[in-house]
Amino acid sequence: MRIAGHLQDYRALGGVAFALVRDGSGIAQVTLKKETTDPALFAFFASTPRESVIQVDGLVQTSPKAQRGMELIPTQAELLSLAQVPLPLGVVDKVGAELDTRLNHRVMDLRKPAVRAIFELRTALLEGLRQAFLSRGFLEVETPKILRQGAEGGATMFAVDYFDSPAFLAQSPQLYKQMLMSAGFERVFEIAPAFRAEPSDTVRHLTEFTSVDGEVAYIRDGDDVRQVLEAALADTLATARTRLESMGNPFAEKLPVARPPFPRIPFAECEQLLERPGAEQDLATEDEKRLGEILVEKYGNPFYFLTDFPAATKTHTFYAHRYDDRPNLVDYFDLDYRGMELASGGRREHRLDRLTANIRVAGLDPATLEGYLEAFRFGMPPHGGWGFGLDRFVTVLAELPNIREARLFPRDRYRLTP
Ligand code: AMO
Repeated sequence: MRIAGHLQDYRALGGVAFALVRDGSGIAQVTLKKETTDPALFAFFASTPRESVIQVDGLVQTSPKAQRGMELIPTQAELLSLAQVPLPLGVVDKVGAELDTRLNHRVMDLRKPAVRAIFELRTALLEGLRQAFLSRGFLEVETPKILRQGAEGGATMFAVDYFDSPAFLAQSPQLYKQMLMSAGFERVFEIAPAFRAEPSDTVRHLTEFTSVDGEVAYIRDGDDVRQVLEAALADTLATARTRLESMGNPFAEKLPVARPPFPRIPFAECEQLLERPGAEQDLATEDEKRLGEILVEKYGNPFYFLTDFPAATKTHTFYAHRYDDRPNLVDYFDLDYRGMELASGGRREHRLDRLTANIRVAGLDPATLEGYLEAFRFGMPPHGGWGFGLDRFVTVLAELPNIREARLFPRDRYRLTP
């Protein structure tokens, strides 16, 4: 039997010595015995720095005391890659390092099985999401990330030099997923990076995040969108749980069961619950958290939708549909999980004249959005959709204190490396 991996630890205890070798599947115990093992192997393990990559050949024996009930009795060992001393960050240290230190030496941090488990969770969620949408007849699409014009408000656009003219990194696939409704695609989803120049340093914002977007044609109202989203999330969690159980991942049993229909609470009611009636501002993070406590207690579901936002809170969201009979409200929602906004979406304005008026109210010149508007000139079905933040979903499910831990190499206001 041959194993290869990082030499995690080596301990000699009199006549016997144990080496722990870690690979993607776990930790193997290598046992050296004075009477039978070549002294050169003792010397090899004793002199090889921790975390070096080694390869060991030997015979497998059952051993009730070893972690996996088996041990390898080595006959040969080889150094594949030397680890320098000292390590910038211990892989097995009990004492937790500061997040900044961990992120500065992220590769070492990712070697920790508990950290790796977060990315197994992420993989399982991606599998669940794809399966949930594909089984509902969605096409998976990839829209451009280098754009001439943004959709989510000017303040958070990253400008890039595009040969001789300005361009922007996509804040969301918003305009393109809507254009695909006019193309007749009817149901699309996209899982892709989104970029926001978020200057604020918070535990729930990144400058690069993964957005899980969906768009559906021929809906009647925002509730048709909510029904698709909540059912897809319930399936996603079920698929992820099955996958994680098969991997022995510790998050398998912690995943919540999503039980649609999630409660739907109009924004006006939230204002009352928060005792700030009539405010025409979107909820601040503190309000969101407090509301989460109240609503989870009241409805017993960690997932809930906030609906029917005042149009004044969404003026930059020119694509949102204002109710015809209540033009001061938009048929728009947020999906929250215990006080964390995971998604927002709703019904879109598919009528060209009203859409153009909304664009002007948002302070934009419709001429700059001509490529988008053309899709509305030649037959656009009623439609709606959502944008869902995968990193926030991982953050709440893994109960991480900071969204940065949900990404391999997070990007924020101050971090562009590693
Ligand atoms: P919105 O701007 O609300 O909506 O974004 C949708 C979801 O994306 C996530 N998100 C973020 N995650 C991490 N860091 C950030 N800086 C960040 N910004 C947003 C959140 C949020 O709920 N086009 C619309 C969606 C639509 O209407 O279809 C949009 O982008 O989880």
